[in-house]
Amino acid sequence: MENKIRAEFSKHFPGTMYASAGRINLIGEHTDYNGGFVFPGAIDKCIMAEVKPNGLGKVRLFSIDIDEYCEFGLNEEDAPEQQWARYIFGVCREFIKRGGKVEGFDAAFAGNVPLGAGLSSSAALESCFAFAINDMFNDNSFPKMELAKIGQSTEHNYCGVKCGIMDQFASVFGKKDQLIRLDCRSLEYEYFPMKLDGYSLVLVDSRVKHELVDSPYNKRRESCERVAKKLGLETLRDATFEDLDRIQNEISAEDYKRAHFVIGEKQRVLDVCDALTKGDLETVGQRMYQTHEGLSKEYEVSCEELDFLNDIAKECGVTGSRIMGGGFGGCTINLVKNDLHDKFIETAKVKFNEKYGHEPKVYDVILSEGAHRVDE
Ligand code: GAF
Repeated sequence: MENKIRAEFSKHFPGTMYASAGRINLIGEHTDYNGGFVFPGAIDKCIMAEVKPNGLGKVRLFSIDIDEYCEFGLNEEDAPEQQWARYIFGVCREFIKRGGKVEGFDAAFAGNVPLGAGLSSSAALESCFAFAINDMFNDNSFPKMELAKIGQSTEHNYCGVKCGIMDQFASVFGKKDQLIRLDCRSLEYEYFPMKLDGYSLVLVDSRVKHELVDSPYNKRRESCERVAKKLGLETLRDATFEDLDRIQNEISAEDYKRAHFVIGEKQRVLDVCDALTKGDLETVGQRMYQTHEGLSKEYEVSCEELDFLNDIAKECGVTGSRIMGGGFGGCTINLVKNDLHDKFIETAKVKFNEKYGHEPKVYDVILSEGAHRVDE
């Protein structure tokens, strides 16, 4: 009897279901916090949560994938221990700091965005709850860009990552079959239909996550900020190669390399948008390889396994390939002619397995909707 009552209760008084997606980025890596351009899109892998106000002034969460429960109050001193719960706590706090309303709620959530693959599962989690809180308690009065900023501030203030806005932006603004070019300085954006006649985008996940000490992501950002400051600029957005060469003797060789990558990457994004519009996928692919080279040699966020995957792509004649996302492990994104697709995947699996003792995972990507309410 008890079970029947419980099942009927949740059937008749359900919560509301929300979802938000992981993302890919065709090109424009580590440019977002430098005021540059990025070119991401949301994918068909998401975090989904059922959420219901509880009238208790506290949040009660259950993470289905890791089988853990957590509850917390809504004041700053109530921050939970568990990292996964801090993403949601941070979102609540960032709403409150902006004058938003957050009341107690219960939620259970799960996801199929692979963790540590560079597909932004954390941004998907933040965006899912930001969308839900806006919808449930704030009459959707926060604009979508503010939801992305809430997710970004959560990373800065509750998770220790001084990230840019790309991941949360893509997770909130994603649209079916569209990539989005975002100018991270003005926050203007434009949708580009992803027309890949005869090609597909394939993610090859090395399943490697190098946990590097001393927050290497934040260190990259600091390098860029030092160089911009030296040039008297707010960000590297306006810096040129000539500017950089002028101050070469006044900055470290490491900072020089980092800034050199960012300045080159800024132009590559614009080239790719242009080439995509003209259907020139060969140029798109070339720029992807150049980005990989830069991320590996100048920005130094690649690793042996990802360089190996990039080499395999080159050997197989894949049109474009590069490490995707923040780096230090995760995926390569590959632009592959359809008649090469199966051969490339097979070769990557066999060769990677021979060398590292496990096969990479492969995901075909479908561009999809960003944050939304699942049941209307
Ligand atoms: C991570 C960050 F969260 C993004 O803001 C971006 O900087 C990316 O790395 C690199 O392009 O995903």
